[in-house]
Amino acid sequence: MAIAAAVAIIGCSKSNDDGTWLLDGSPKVNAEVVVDETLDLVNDGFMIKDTPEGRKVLARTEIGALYGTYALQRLERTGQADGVLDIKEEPSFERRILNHWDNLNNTIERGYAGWSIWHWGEPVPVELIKEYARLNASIGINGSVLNNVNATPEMLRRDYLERVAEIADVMRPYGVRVYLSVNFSSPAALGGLPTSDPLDPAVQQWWRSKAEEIYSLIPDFGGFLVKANSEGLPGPQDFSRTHADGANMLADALEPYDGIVMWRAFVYAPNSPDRANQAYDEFMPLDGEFRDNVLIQIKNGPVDFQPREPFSPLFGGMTKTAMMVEFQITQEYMGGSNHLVYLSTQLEECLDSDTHCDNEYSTVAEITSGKAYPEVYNTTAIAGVANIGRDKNWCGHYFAQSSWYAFGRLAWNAELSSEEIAREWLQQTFSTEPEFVEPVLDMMMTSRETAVDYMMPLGLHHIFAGEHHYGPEPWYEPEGARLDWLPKYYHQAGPDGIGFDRTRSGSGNVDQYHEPLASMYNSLETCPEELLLWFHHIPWDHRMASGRTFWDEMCHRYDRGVKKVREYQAVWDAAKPYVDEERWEAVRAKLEIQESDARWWRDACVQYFGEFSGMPVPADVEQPERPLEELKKIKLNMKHHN
Ligand code: GCW
Repeated sequence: MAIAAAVAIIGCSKSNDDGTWLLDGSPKVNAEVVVDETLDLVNDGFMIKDTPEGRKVLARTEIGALYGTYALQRLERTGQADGVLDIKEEPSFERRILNHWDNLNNTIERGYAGWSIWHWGEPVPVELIKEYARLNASIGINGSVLNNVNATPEMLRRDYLERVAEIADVMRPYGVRVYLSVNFSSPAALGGLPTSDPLDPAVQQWWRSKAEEIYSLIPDFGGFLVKANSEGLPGPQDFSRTHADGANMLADALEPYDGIVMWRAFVYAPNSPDRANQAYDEFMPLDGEFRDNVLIQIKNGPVDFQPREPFSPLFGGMTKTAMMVEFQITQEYMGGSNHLVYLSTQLEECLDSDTHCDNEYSTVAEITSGKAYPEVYNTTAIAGVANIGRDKNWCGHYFAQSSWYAFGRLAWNAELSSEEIAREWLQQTFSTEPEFVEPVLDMMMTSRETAVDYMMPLGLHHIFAGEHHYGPEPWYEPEGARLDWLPKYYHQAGPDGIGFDRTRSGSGNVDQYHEPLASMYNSLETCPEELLLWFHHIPWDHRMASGRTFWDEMCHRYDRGVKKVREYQAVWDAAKPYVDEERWEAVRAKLEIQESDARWWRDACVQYFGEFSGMPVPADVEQPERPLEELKKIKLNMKHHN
């Protein structure tokens, strides 16, 4: 297939009215596209060059040419293609993967944009999937894990695999490979074997045959993603084997076909003294024990996609095992598809974090892109939990697309700034008018910090409603619940103060980090304020940099968050002339919800924590409107479906 054909296929876009960054479907650029296998380019990299014979997009692979074409289109659309171009781009990570938490009944775990786009059990929606793949190709995403990490063994049934093969066929021309999440008990649950023990030869054989079957249907199948011994899912520890035993058994089955295993480090046992310590404690002793085609997939923070967490200490810890970051693009903990939160700044914060490991390359991005320990990284990867569903605008909120977009752009080039990504997204999606772009850009750039302020400022975490993770419920405590699923486990509020003591006199979590971070986090004087309650239990009257007491500061942050959302409403009102009525109104209506939710968060938290601090909400901030008792009665019908 020549690149021209690929570009032509891209032209078959179904609808242009979903408000995506690619409004007209096909990348029409003014350049000659050349695929030349002898070019000095890594992976699907490309060059855009102005030569005496005119402008050229050059690549070693057809997909590289496609990426180059899209890159040029982006430059043209954003007014950056006028000068002389001499560009060479190669991806930061080889595998840039979306993780869909989609179930076979078409529900999506933590999905806020409608049913699964895969339409399980219905005819394959070819045009929709093409469009999805095209959007991914335009930003360089080249892999999709189709199903939920809470995987059912049925996923590997023959009829489903045939269906996966059809999806793979549709996405292949766009360079998007499919991967699957697998359930570790599949040999027993689906194959009828008496056990799923990874050291049992019959179990190993079952996985080898399954791999053979998969590859006979999908020759370029990417590999398996595995959530094992985590939140009730089965795993090797059920048979007294280690994570390495489990991952390696699957890796051996996939190895003849160059498949990989992405083994998640999201593990925590009930009621342990500090959940944040556990992934590190379990995986560090296994460093170096994994096969070459295994990557350990680690959430950006040590607990669970909270509005703010420090980076997971595993990134600085393991030096003999390939690792990849997992981000959450779906806003499980940031307002679902109702809140405008541009997540790029959160991704960037993690990728740029310096782990201070003993290597010239020590940031999370440098380590996971293989720069620090090249001999250990057979391949490199990065994952984002998708926020995509059947909603007409894909993500439920028009601005939620910007986080999908940013994930793709950062996966391609981890050195891009969130600001340049937001700017180009706005220009392609809405308008290039600076009067529109600049204020809206500022709104996007501050939006994550704003959400942190009105939900969980100063290092607070996991004080969500137990059932849905949407609104506040710091008081949530149903009878018999797992301690580490209760907000009070995390906020530890009492008359003496608030926050989780992870210092050396507490859980010792700080020592999972290299110096100087360990000591910096350990000391109240040097711990960054935005992580204060993550690492410290703080007395209510602790003096903050602002000169306020901790209590007053916390109230100010909540209040600041609410006021910032009101500023966004004003920004969006002023943006009206630049945006079509439908999209303008949709965003306006969502901002209204966000403002009301921000007040809900503020009122609930300052009043609930005020019962412990015994201090009044300072006079210079807006006073809570609704009494706590009323807020405690709010129950949303948003139970998530496994
Ligand atoms: O954040 C938690 C979610 C679960 C999710 C789990 C995980 C897929 O609340 O819904 O399960 O993390 O990442 O495995």
